[in-house]
Amino acid sequence: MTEATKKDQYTLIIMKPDALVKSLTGNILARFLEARLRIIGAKVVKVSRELVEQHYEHLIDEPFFNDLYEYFSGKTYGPNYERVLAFVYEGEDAISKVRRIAGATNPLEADPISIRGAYGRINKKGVMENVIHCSDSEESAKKEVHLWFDPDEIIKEIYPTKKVVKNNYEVIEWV
Ligand code: DAT
Ligand code: MG
Repeated sequence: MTEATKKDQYTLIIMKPDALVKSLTGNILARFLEARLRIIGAKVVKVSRELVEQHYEHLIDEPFFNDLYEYFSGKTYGPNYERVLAFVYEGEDAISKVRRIAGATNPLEADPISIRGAYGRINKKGVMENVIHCSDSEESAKKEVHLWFDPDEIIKEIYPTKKVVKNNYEVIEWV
């Protein structure tokens, strides 16, 4: 396959609060180098209940949802860790390459040399502290990038946008 025909994918990676508690940020970035992808968006976010409900829409009725919220928002670890780092990566087969390096959802079942296998754990409440989130399909990557990033926070227009006027200013929004 030539460069021109290779299809780029986009994926959202989130370093969850336990990644920050354990000072794993540099290490995780280094692990993703081997995928040869490009970072096109990056920021630090304080995660609200509403954002968790939208991000984990498919899990909202699960009995563990509140514990998942406490973990994902960082409340489990105290005010200094109520934050996550969010990244958009771009490149060929980005979604499956990142999922492979991340490892299985349950850290006890993940390949021991994957990020989740090496650094994840199940905490005393039974919550999977699995260090990172990564999109599982092109469809969820699109939904998640729309949720976590504004178009002008990504260095290129990866999904359609529109210009709207708000308070006499022109702003760019996702379509
Ligand atoms: P992934 O994070 O691998 O995409 P997911 O979207 O199914 O997995 O679940 C999101 C998070 O919710 C996951 O990282 C950990 C938690 N979770 C999922 N299933 C769970 C379960 N059966 N018990 C406890 N936590 C669970
Ligand atoms: Mg998921």
